[in-house]
Amino acid sequence: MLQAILFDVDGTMADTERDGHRVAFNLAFREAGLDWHWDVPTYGDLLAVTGGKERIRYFIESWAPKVPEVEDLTAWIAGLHKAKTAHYLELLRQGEIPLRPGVARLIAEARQAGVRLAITTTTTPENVTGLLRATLGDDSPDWFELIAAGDIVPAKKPAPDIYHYTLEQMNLSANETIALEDSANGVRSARDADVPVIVTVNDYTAGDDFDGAIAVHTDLGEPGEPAKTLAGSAPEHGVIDLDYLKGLLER
Ligand code: XBP
Ligand code: MG
Repeated sequence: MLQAILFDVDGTMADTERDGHRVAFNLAFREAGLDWHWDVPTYGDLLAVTGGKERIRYFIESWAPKVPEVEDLTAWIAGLHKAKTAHYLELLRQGEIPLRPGVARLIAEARQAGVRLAITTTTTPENVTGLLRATLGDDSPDWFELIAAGDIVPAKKPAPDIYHYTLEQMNLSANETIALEDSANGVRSARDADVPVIVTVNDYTAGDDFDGAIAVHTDLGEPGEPAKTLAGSAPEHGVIDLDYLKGLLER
């Protein structure tokens, strides 16, 4: 029986990566006097590593860019990432990043039906509340019983820690929940916590391996703007709603 929907944020609720996080990283790099620039395809490669601080460290270690002499690399990365978060929040405030089709509809439907809502993401907590406020209004973070985000768990996705943490905090079994994800890393994280997961793809993740997902769709669909189903069972009229999600859990 479906008790809760667990939303991933980046790529799932909104297309935040290409026009949000990537742009914010580049603004922070420029501000710090670095000659680094993450173009769209480069950023696609770097998305293999989740977490902004982890992504910067991976870039330094595997792409060997010019890095200033610093005493404490971890602290330097944290400072650079903090500047990136400030730029990202500003982009959200400017209303640059809309929710993906069907996200606001499904959230409204769940609230009406008393289905519990949570966020399970690798991104920084302020980024989640910033996106929700900018797109759904100032009180919308309160609609989510739990915002499980960022460094709250030691290992980020694809590790299952964030899902284990969420189930424990909400006192739920995995089979009472369904996760919405957009990437192979997200699917692995949910599946390794036994959480049933469906996927809505985006340009960066369309080629990912979604083995273990119950279904894969282009998006959540809206009445009159149906989603296409790429794997698994298709919802009626191409609209992923509560009845469809409940049906998936009862199979
Ligand atoms: C999201 C991420 C995050 C964002 C950047 O993955 O990997 O790192 O790209 O956010 P998922 P921060 O959608 O699987 O949660 O810079 O705040 O880490
Ligand atoms: Mg994601």
